[in-house]
Formats: sequence, C-alpha cells, structure tokens
Amino acid sequence: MGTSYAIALGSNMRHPRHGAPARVLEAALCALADGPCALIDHSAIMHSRPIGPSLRRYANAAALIETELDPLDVLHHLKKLEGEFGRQKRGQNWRARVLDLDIILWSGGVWTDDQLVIPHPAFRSRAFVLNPLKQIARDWRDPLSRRRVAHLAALLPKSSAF
Ligand code: PH2
Ligand code: MG
Ligand code: MG
Repeated sequence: MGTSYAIALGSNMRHPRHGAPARVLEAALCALADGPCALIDHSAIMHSRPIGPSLRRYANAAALIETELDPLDVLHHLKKLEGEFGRQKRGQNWRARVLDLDIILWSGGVWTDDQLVIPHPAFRSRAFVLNPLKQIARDWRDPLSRRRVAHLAALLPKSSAF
C-alpha cells in the first residue's frame, strides 16, 4: 500500500486547449491518474468566488491519490503538472492561474520543511478546499486540530459559503 494524499485543485483561467476552468480540472484529474500516482477518488467540480486579489471565479475540486512518492516528490510532481498546464512561474502570489495543485493532508501526519508544510497551513479556513474535500474524506482527521474534515467544514462561517 502506498501513501495517501489529499490534493486541492483550483483553476480560474481558461486553457487554450482544455477550455473553461471546470474542463481544466477534469483534464488535471486525468493527468493525476496517469503517472506515479493512483487516483483513488475525487469530488465534484464546484464553483467558488475568488478569495484574494483575483477577480475571476474559480473551479475547485479535491482528489485522493495513493503513491509510493514521499511528500517532496509529490510536490515536485504537482509543480511539473502545473507547468504542463501552462502555469506561469512563481512571482505574484494568488494571481489568476490555469491550475493550482496543493497538498492538503497526507497519511504520514505532519510534514514541515522549508519547501512544504502539511497540513496546508490555511486549509481549515478555506471553504473552497473543505467543501470539496468533505465529499471524499469527511472522516480524515487533521493531525493538528484533531478535528475531522467534516467538522472543520461545519465550523466555517456562513459567509464563506460559495
Ligand atoms: N486559490 C487561491 C486564492 N483564492 N479562491 C478560490 N475561490 N479558490 C481557489 O482555489 C483559490 C482562491 C490561491 O491558491
Ligand atoms: Mg492554492
Ligand atoms: Mg499552490
């Protein structure tokens, strides 16, 4: 058995071939399934209003993958996929993006180094992460707060709804 990871997917820009953000996420889910990771499950694709400076609405989803890769190799694999979808190199944070793939949780508990922190430090307050994630991992326990994903989603303020 490999290691499990919960991945958050986001897009708020069209892709020249795949089209609208929801189609980008469908293609990204296929790309996640094809390679060193097995795609175990994924949520519906949901639309959400942007948090932060970008004005365009997002498509968001969550996926569960299994792989033999360790967290840094998964991170590099996700960055490679983002690049293949045409994501521009780093620079301005939170600008509009074709594809964002973030590691939210992994079955190893906590990971902290200068490249990567798991659990994702902001996921507990993000409806656009928790609402998709609770469809596929409602009982996954956050190793820091000890709360399950469904519980964290229920704690979101009403105003953070989509
Ligand atoms: N991602 C961000 C910033 N803001 N807002 C929504 N609705 N969905 C996202 O995926 C998102 C965001 C940075 O990664
Ligand atoms: Mg992100
Ligand atoms: Mg990211």
